[in-house]
Amino acid sequence: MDIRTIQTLKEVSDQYILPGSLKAFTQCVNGHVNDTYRVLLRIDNHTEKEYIFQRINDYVFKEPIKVMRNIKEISVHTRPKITKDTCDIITFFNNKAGNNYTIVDGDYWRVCYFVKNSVAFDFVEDSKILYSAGYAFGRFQELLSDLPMNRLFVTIPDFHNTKKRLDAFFEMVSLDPLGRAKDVKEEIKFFEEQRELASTLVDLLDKGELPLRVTHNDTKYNNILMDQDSLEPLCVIDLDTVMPGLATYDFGDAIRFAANTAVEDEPDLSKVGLNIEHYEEFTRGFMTACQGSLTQKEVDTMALGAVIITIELASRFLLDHLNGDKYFRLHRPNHNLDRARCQIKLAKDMLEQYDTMCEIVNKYA
Ligand code: GN1
Ligand code: MG
Repeated sequence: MDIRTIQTLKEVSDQYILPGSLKAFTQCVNGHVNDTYRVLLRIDNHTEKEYIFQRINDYVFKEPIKVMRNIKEISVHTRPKITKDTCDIITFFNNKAGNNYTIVDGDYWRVCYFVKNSVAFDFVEDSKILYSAGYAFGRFQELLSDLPMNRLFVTIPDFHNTKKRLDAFFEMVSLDPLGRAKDVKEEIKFFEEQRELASTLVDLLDKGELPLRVTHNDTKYNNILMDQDSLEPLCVIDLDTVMPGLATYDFGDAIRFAANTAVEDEPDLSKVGLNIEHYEEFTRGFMTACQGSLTQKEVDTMALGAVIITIELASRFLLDHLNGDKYFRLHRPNHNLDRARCQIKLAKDMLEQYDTMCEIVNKYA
């Protein structure tokens, strides 16, 4: 165990009224942005309890207090609607000063229960699980549909403004601070070809043809904790980016992650593509939960949302690669390049299966 981390976790723990003392911890590695620890507290000789301690990444979230205020707002709004039979939404404890975050050495931390018997998957084989994931994210959207948007801070401006994301990408290509652009010419060409298509949904939003809603904005499958045995969704987590956004992007981002035939960073591109069965099951679940509140235009652009958000993520990963990997955490050299290539391959496959994707949405709409 790293002494410094233990010391920091102890200091965090001391700022809360928690029932025991730190016994052990492990770091959770599936998030790319925040630092997450699973912490075991020893209560007495026979009892231990697990918690999640998380340090908010302040390179990504410039105003952590606003992030935490949003999360509180979401909790207060959804709490009365959640029953023990429905999927929960994560909340954080108040520290001794009554805040749902705490500051140690200038870093922002937060603490919550470890949801018992839960697991977060980076990859799923069984398409049936996709139905419940779709349902959980669809219902999340329903639950927040009557939360006035002005109650939330925009914590990352233009987070899913794909048009601006691509502008930023091409700007980085011209800056090329590390001289890496020469090795990714094919990839850059892909973004040149798709630049216009990628702006479609943002344009429709600007024209008022698509509505702005309170959305999750990071609907990766591993942001739903599942019951280890029944594989039912237990809790939606990672509310950091809940902000006004597009429903089609929430749908699409989930598809990007959970209906890939491979993991998000698969280096063997022959394994990467759209799993249409997974796509169908997720769509069925999502539509069942929230189709009543979707407009016709949203339904018509659902499948496009998946294609575009995949292109957007590809551009964000490649931008970070060109920029020296400052944003997404790496687990190996050229990790962001692998991620980008994987997403490009997936987007290409989606474009090939686009008509089928649209038919499936219509089937459940
Ligand atoms: C980041 O940290 P994590 O894994 O929850 C990113 C998402 C990306 C995702 C890609 C705030 O999420 O937008 O879709 O990586 N979060 C932020 O896996 O940028
Ligand atoms: Mg996230």
